[in-house]
Amino acid sequence: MDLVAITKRSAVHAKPSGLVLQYGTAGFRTKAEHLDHIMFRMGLLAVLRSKQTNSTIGVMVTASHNPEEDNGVKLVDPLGEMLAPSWEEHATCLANAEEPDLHRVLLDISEKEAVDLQRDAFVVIARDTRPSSEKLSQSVIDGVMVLGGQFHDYGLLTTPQLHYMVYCRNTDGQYGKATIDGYFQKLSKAFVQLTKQASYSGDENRSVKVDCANGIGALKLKEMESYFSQGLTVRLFNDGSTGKLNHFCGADFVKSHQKPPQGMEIKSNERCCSFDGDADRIVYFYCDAGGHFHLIDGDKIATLISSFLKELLLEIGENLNIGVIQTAYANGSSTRYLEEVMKVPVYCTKTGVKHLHHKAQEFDIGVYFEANGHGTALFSKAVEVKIKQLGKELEDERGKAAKMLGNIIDLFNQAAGDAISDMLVIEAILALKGLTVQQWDALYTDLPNRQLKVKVADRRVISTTDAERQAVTPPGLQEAINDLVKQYKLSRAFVRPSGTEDVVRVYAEADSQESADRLAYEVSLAVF
Ligand code: 16G
Ligand code: ZN
Repeated sequence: MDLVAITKRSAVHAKPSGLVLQYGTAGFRTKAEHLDHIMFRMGLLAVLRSKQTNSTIGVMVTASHNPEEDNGVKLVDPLGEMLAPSWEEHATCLANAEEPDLHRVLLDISEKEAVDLQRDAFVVIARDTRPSSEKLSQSVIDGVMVLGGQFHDYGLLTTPQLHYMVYCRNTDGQYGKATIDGYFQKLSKAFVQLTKQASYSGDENRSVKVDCANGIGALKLKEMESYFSQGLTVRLFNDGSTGKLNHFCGADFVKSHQKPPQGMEIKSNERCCSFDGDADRIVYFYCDAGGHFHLIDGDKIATLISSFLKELLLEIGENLNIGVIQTAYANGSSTRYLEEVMKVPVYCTKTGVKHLHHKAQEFDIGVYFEANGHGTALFSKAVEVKIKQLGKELEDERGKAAKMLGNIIDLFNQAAGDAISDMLVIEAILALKGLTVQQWDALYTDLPNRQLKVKVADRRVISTTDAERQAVTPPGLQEAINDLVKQYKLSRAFVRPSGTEDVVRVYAEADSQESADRLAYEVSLAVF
């Protein structure tokens, strides 16, 4: 480690004194102007992590669904996963070290994690379309270079595309080619194979309208066009040519306001979806003939996908264990439908993709989705090999189903929830089953629900257990919530401190919108 060089470069990316930031659920996130030193230091950290794991590490510059003025950064671990928790702590220490302490912190991390500093390091970097992202990604590169790391800058990618690249690079190309062309080749091949099998559905001209949140998704969907000659027409809205990133549009806006995005013209019963700013979240929606808006969120996406996978397994005749992973935000109707009608086991984890992802890895097939549209499906290596082998060997109906499942496996991005890949999976399933968006929506009816955020002096006084469904502290809060919940039908409520904002979140659902609203409000009063 060349301490003199690090000091010199670090002075160029000086930390504003007193600024304290934390590596949260989705990395660092704040106003872009406060992030230069963080980017430089995450370049340093990525090199250490790469040396320690002897693998390629990813650094993504994005603030997802947050306003255009914000930015953020997160590291991607060797198998395309979120950074390991002990390294999140190192990230926070490194980010908050005052200039003179920077070496000591770097050496401390290296020592604690037994990093062999002589090893080579390789880091891949990508960014979203925010005006601040290019310069900030240069600061990451500066950090990588000063520690002698090699790097490849992918430039503009969606977050899940970077996860995919990292995964490909660390599995010797077995998962796919680590290029944007490799990504689109893999997805389009699987999609075209699938839709060929769907030709009997009679709907040759399938089309979907996509609200791209004025972000990277638009760019990448445009690039994707040349890979599909038929099968699906994707019409882009909020493509960034006029509107502002995530402003009155995108998956987060649509989900939290329960209304269509601006900048999109919607005819009745047309199938529409929204990506978020870095295209790792997707929700579907439509307006019915009476003009009523219908949201199809992550829970209903998980239901469609897991039902389809279960049907295919039945046809193939393989008894594989399949699990669906949700969070406390999952609508009670979805959980009930999955457990009671579909007979699929459902598990609940804490909020944040990494928790769902890890739980999903325990199954032969793990489908995970947050209600907000973040999710994917994971298939164990053994399942993938077996299914693809059956698809080759069998010529009968079972073989046909195995081929279909094999293509579905290839169509999912198993490194991370991916709006583009999820959209193609959903479009393929709807085509194969000949389902309209209304028929999909009608699988079950969401319980009316309400989310509120409450500003408190210190959100850390609230701690939770049971996957955030029960409050442990402050004393008496859970009892108060229980008493309120008892007063409503089909009701449920919980509170949790946000991992990304300085607020406490309140969620309530009940048999009517008025009751859900009232319950959420009463619970929010109990939080004070
Ligand atoms: C982050 C998480 C998302 C979660 C959200 C909750 C990742 C990549 N993103 O955006 O999954 O739903 O935080 O935010 O893990 P909250 O803690 O503020 O409610
Ligand atoms: Zn996102």
